[in-house]
Amino acid sequence: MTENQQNRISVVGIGSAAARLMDLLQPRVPREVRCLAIDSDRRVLETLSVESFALGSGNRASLGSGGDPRRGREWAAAAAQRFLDELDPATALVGVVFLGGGTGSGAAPVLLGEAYRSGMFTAAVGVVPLEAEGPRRGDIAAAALDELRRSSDVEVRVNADDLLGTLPEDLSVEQAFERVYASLSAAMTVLAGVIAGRCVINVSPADLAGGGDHAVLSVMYCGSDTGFVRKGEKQELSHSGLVHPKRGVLLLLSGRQTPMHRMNTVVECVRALLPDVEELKVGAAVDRSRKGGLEVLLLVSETSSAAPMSSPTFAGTASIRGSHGRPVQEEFAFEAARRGRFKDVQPTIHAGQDLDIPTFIRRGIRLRGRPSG
Ligand SMILES: Nc1nc2c(ncn2[C@@H]2O[C@H](COP(=O)(O)OP(=O)(O)O)[C@@H](O)[C@H]2O)c(=O)[nH]1
Ligand SMILES: [Mg+2]
Repeated sequence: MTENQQNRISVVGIGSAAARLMDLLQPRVPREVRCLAIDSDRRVLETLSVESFALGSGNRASLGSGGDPRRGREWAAAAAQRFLDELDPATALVGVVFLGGGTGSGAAPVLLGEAYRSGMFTAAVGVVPLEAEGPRRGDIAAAALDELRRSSDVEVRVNADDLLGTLPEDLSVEQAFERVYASLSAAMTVLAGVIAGRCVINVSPADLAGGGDHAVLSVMYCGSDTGFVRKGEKQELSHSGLVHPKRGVLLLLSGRQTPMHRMNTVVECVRALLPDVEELKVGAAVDRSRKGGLEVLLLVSETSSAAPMSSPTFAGTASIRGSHGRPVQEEFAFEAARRGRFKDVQPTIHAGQDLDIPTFIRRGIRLRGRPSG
């Protein structure tokens, strides 16, 4: 195995929406990150240029699950060994699933659970459907989140509504999804960089897991350098679904030219906006290939910290921990950082009618403003 392979992480998108996200993500992530689209719907997979992994058998399989998670679960169970064989055992696995459908919601817990139990570091990112999508999808999502919690080292819950920001009155669901994609692919780029160990200071996936075995986290904000670094854009953060977040992990991915003061501004803005957060862990990375400015990902949890956040190793990883030849840690002096958050901390080096198309899209239902609650 080459050094490069040892450092790879696999990001898998499970279900149609997540499979499409992989297509967007692949060109953005570091070289050592491999993206894989997993779906039962061949019509979706055929349109993608990213590597794909097909689920399902029988007549209906190639058409997707029709929104029934039992099908997704069954097909995933049948493909579990093939899935494990497909993954490089020395990689960490990040699974992304847009919850509420059949394939992703059914298959993700099974596939990720398989990898988790095999000893791989496994992170699950579950995107909770828009409230406007209705209770049925919400219920499917809740059940799947419950399962994901038991089948991964780290569970990151993202509320699609939280990623939308201020909505124009006539925004359609389809346009809303575009925004969700944009935010999420920015977030995933940062997360993938962190897990792949790209020169990240101070934050490891173990920090995301918090004190316990599992922590439910929410992405409060993610975005690129377009905005947010300006103090006037604070409201971007205020639409979080969490009332009193207690712990947070702030990840900053900068380009080579990003001025220090912009990063500091972000950190200070986040602190000011999260008065209840007992511990905010900040990690920064330089991506030499980046042309743009800063990308920011903030993960918060309502759980109080039960244990110190700083942990130099992956939580529950068997494979990554022992691998050699990782990228060399870049020096990244965070001069203006206060409260000594980089003091005495070891740098962490890690890193007709298509039933599968949601009804509200088929019928062209429009979103009117952001649903409350
Ligand atoms: N961002 C985005 N989200 C989508 C899109 N289509 C569906 N979703 C979301 O993903 C959820 C699951 O849909 P899908 O992935 O198609 O279901 P599956 O293939 O059966 O797993 C839906 O409830 C929506 O919240 C899309 O085109 N873009
Ligand atoms: Mg589908």
